[in-house]
Amino acid sequence: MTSPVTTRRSGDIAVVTIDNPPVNALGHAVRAGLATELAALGADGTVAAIVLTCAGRTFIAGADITEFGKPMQPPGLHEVIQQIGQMAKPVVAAIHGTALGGGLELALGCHYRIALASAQFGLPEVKLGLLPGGGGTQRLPRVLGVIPALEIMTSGEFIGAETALVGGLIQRIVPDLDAAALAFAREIAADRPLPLVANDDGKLAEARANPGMIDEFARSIARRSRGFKAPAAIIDCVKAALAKPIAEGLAYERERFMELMRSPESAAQRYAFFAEREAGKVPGLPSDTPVRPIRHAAVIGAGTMGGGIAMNFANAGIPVTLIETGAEALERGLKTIRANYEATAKRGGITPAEAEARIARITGSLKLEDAAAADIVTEAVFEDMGLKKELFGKLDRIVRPDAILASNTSTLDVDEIAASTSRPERVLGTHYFSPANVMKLLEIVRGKKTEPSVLATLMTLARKLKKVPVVVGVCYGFVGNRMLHRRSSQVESLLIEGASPAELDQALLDFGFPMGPCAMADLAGIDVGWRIRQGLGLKDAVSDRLYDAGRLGQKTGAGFFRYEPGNRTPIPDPAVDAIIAAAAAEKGVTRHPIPQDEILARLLYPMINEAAHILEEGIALRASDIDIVWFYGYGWPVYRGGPMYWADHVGLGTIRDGLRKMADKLGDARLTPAPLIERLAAAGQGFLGSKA
Ligand code: T1G
Repeated sequence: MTSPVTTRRSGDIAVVTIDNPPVNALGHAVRAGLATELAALGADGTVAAIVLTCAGRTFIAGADITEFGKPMQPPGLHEVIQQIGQMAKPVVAAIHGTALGGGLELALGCHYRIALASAQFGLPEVKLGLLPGGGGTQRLPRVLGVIPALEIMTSGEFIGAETALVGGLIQRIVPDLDAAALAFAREIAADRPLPLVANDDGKLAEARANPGMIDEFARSIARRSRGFKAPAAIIDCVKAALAKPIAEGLAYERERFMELMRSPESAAQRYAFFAEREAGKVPGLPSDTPVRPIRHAAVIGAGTMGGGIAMNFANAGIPVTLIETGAEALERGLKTIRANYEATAKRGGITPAEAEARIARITGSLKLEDAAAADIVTEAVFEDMGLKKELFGKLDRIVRPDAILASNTSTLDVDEIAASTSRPERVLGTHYFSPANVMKLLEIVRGKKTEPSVLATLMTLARKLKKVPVVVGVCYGFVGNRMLHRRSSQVESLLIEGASPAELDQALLDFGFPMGPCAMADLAGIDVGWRIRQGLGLKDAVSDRLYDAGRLGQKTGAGFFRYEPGNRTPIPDPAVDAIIAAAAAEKGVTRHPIPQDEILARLLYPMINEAAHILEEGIALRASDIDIVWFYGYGWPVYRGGPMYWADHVGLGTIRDGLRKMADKLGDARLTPAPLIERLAAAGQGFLGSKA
């Protein structure tokens, strides 16, 4: 097998190139190839300096994640970095694309780093439930200082070349990597001593003099790190960098790294990494399916969803026309958009100039005809079938024949909407999640007649809008909302039987959700749920009473909980306990305490059962897509792997038995285990194909 690492000479400079597509991951062959080439070049007296570079679209994007969980084959990354550290001639890392994880750690082990202006740098291991295990926790603080290093390692976010240069992470930004790398290597070839990050503690001094600094940082990230093990381990490693000599710090880092590697949380997060990439692949939609360019968009409806959707297009540089029926509603919508951008600029998320540029890309209009030039028109009007069909009929006569018509419906039949046009093949659903400019999930609802190029166009557009696309079929509530309905229906029966809103919410908060079902209903609005139930002819003994009592949630300061003015913290309210007790009495139910694990099973098993039906019906392409929907749309904690992954770890036999008990107890046939669960449980298998 040819090595993915080769060397070419340019006079006394050796250029070592890694070519391991798609992202030059540091798999075994790369590590072994590097060790071999470096050993030879180290011993070659005709070589004055070495350039380390990568072929293809990027520098090394990290260790090879597919090798995790398998026995590690030597040499390890540490050994390769140590080898560079012991060389008597300089090694220059020449960086393009992304230098991530082990890739950045290898570069930090080199004597110099240069990069293109478009290069990005990061240690995103925390997103895999890991820490930078190739010396990153010891070297990055020595280069950037403790707090900037901690921010990069605990957020997993990337920094640009300019920030890297200012911080001292790279020595130069260059226009043309190959030529500049050779020139740079010649320039420094004779410089001694050879600079190594490991030998320079200068930037640790401030933190050593101010030991509280790291604890203060830890407090500042406590909320977003809730439930994750890796951030705290990263902080411990940086504390070790302050307290120990680097060799001991590296050994400590290794130990903590292996501890996380063995953890179920990291296994779940690594599963999520590949599941997200899998969700982007649609069987039967070849990667060369023609995609049409989206140069101009239109959004109908300037309410909360419409405004957020318009911002997505503006953020991606696509001019968008935001169309409303009334001047007041339009003005309100545009005002909200401006306020959102100004708030982001105030927080430093974007510059004020960039905020103005994005606002300028959004044009308000009161005329549907102004959608005529759009490549895609997204409708975000009231959730009513009659209204949507009428609108699509009108749009069909206004927009260009090749334009795409998309509905942001969160529940309705996209095929029925498409049938109200002469172009059902160019109609589909694009279900954004509120707030639409923030939530990453985009359920792309493929209609019976949606043509492949329209689907491919939306998959590409979704990535441009920085969304995670998941293709789903047409049914009531698609994947996410359909499962959520099953959970919501358990909320009512659990409250009637004896649980309090606080107990229900605590069960999901302790599980790792950012919010419980009752607080979520208060945020969305009790009236929203009431209107949907009215439309479906359904009743909810508790929520209907809240609605009748004018307790519409946060917007009225009271719902399942009460809220202090200007504060979103849910406060248990005895008035609600009385409402629930009255509903239970009317049903002749004697309320009793319900243990938390039973509450959790009652909330999660029914939605997993619904997911099994969704898979059986082909509404979701694969089980892991359902997990992606719940990560990015409903706040399922990624370190638990998503409902399908979690169900497999609980065991489908246990889920089946739990559902059977619930179905018997509640007399609710919808809780009868789905045939897929029966089949897989009987075979000892899981949703994800593995042995349960
Ligand atoms: N290992 C193996 N495969 C990888 C990979 C990796 N590190 N990164 C990407 N791939 C595959 C991916 O599955 C997909 O495959 C293809 O490459 C394109 O990826 C010791 C322990 C680099 C920003 O966490 O963030 O180093 O689906 O679709 O959108 O401390 O990939 O085509 O078959 O995502 O252009 C740390 C992970 C590892 C970075 C490119 N590194 N990668 O994004 O393409 S842990 C990371 C990314 C580590 C050390 C530790 C992104 C990207 P397929 P893609 P993209």
